[in-house]
Amino acid sequence: MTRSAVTVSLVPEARGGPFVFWDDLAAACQRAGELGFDAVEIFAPGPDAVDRDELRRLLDRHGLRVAAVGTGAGMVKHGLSLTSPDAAQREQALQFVRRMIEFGGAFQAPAIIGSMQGRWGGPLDRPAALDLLRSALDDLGAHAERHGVPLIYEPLNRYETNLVTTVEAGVGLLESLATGNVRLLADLFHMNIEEADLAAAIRGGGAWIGHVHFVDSNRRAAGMGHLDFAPLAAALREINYGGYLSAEALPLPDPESAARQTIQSYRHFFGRTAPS
Ligand code: LER
Ligand code: MN
Repeated sequence: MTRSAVTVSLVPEARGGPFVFWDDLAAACQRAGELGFDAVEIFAPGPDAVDRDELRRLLDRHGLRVAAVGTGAGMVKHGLSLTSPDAAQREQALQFVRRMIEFGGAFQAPAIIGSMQGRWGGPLDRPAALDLLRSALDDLGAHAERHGVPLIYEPLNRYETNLVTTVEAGVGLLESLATGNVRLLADLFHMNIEEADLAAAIRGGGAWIGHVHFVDSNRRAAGMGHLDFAPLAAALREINYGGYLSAEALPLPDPESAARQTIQSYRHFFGRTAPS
């Protein structure tokens, strides 16, 4: 059975980005709980930005879990990348993600490597950058394992990375790792740009898919764009997907409407009475 989640960003530098709730973790948890979400996905400025005891209280009070923690603040706040040509920068990026893994791990939540994967160019050609990415994922995957969580790696669309842009290429990358503890994030927005057939890509990803960003073609809440969710839900059922469908969506026309639309679509396509 899948579970629902909604994003909350606590990163002012990410303003304009695809997060439903903003700035106020307590208010986001309250509303997520009231609307019936199972979890929140947290985009935090850093590993110490959220008071862990306070978060634990909020989760308990509103019957929520943490679905995942984003690591993109390492990029948007600190300009870090796991494939930077500069070795000192790469080490800082690794340190940042290791500590985000520890933060998430305290809540049994995996960390997501999305924009922190960077891109190739300048002094680094594609094979060299992919080698750096592999070595980072091996290091971080093993670190996540020590904290009892998988690591989630996200292919992005061509405007955000030039390393890995499809589920198939993502599977190829993960198969080449020494660690077996990294799973793919299928972000339906990125997939809508890059995949020829989203449902086929999901079937091809199979058991490698460990997290889903549940969002429409225009990055608005599921149901506010032109994606056909029925075949995607069928493909996810076919691969026995049992993870989160997490709304990484723009807060349009406002956070409340985006959250409501998401949970309504989630219930329609993934609820117990979902069409089979
Ligand atoms: C970025 O476009 C994205 O989809 C995030 O989940 C990764 O940082
Ligand atoms: Mn995403």
